[in-house]
Amino acid sequence: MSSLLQSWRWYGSNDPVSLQDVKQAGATGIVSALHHIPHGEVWPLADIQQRKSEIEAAGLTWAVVESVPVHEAIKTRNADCEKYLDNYRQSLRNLAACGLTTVCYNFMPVLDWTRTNIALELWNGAKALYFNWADLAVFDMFILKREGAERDYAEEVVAKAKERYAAFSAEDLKALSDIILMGVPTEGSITVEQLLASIEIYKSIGHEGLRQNLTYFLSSIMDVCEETGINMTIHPDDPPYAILGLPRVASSKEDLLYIIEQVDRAPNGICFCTGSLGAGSHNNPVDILKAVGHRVYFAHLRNVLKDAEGNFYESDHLTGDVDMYGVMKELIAINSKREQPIPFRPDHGHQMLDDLQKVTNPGYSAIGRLRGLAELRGLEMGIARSVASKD
Ligand code: DNO
Repeated sequence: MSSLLQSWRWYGSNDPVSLQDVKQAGATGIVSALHHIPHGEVWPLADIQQRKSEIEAAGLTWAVVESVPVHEAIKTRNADCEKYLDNYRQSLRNLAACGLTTVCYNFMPVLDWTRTNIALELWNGAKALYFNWADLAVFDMFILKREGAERDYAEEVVAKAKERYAAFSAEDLKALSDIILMGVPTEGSITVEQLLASIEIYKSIGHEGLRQNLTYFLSSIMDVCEETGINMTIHPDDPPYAILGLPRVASSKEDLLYIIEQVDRAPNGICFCTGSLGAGSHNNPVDILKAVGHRVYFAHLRNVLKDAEGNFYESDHLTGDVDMYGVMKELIAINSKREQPIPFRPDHGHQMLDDLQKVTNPGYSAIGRLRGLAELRGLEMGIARSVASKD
C-alpha cells in the first residue's frame, strides 16, 4: 500500500524557506503557485514550466497547484465573468500541458483566510496564529464601521470589543487592520474602502447567490478538467462561518456535499483542510471526511483549539479539537483505494526555535512545519502498519 504524498507549500524563489530546507524536512511533493501573476490573468506556459523546472532541479516534484485564484468577477458573476472564465480555462490547459493536474482554489468572497493575531505567544514561547471574535468586532465596528455590524456579534463580544477599542492605541488598531486585510501575503492586501465596496456587492448576492455562482464556475470549467485530467479541489472557508457580513458557502459538511452533488463530476473535488473545518463547533472533521472522502484529492492537516466563545488558536498538529488520529486513519483508508497517492501538507506550523528569529509568511515557518510533518508522518506510519498487521 503506498503512503500519502508528503508535501510542503513553497512560495517560490522568494520564499525564505528554501527547497533544500524542504528536502531536509522530508517532504517530496511541492505545493506552489505563481503568486506574481495578477489574479485572473492567464498563467503563461513559460512561467509554469520555469517553476516546475526549479522544483525538479532540486529533486522534488510539483504535486499541487495552490491556488489558481478565482477572480472576484467570477465570484460575483459580474459583466466580466465570461472573460475571466476563459482565462481560467486557459490557465488550466497550460497547467495540464506541463503535467500539473491537481489544482486548489477557494470561493471565499474578497478575503482569503482571516486571523486577528499572527503571533500569539504560547506557554512554551512558540508563536501561533489566532482568531478572536472581540478583535474582529473591533475591526468591524470601529475601523470598517460596517452598518449593523454590532448585530452580528454576541452581546458579551460587543461589550469586550468596546472595552478593547477604548484601550487600543492607533498602532494596535493599524496592526489589527493590517492582519485582517492581509490575505495571501505575497499577493498584496486590500484597503478598508475596497472591502466595504465588496461587502455591499455581496449583500445583494447573498448565500444563495454565491452558491449559484460557485455552481456556475464549476459547470463552466468541468469540460476542460475532464479533457485535461485536472482535479479541482475547493478549500473550505477559513474560519468556517460568515464574517464581516460576507456570505460563505464552503463551511460545513452540508456545504461540501452540496458542492459535489450540484456538479456531480469526478474532477469537482475537495481540499480537505482539517484546521479550517475544525474551527467551527458545527463541524466534526472525521465525520465530514467519511461523507466526502471520495472527492478528496488533497489534504491540509493542522489542528485548532477553540474556547467557549469560539475563539481559536492553531495548536500542535496532533493535539487540539481535531481528532487527527481519526482523520489520518480515514485518509489512509481512502488513499489505499487510489491509484495516485493523496498529497497532504502540514498546514501551517508554529514559529519556534530559530523560526522566531526569522521572517516567514505567517503560518509558513520552517521548523514549526517540520515538526508538524514529522509528527504526521509518524502517525501515518503507525496507523498504516497496525492496519496492515490486522489484514
Ligand atoms: C492559508 C491557506 C489558504 C489557501 C487558500 C486556497 O494558509 O490555507 O490561503 O491556500 O485559501 O485557495
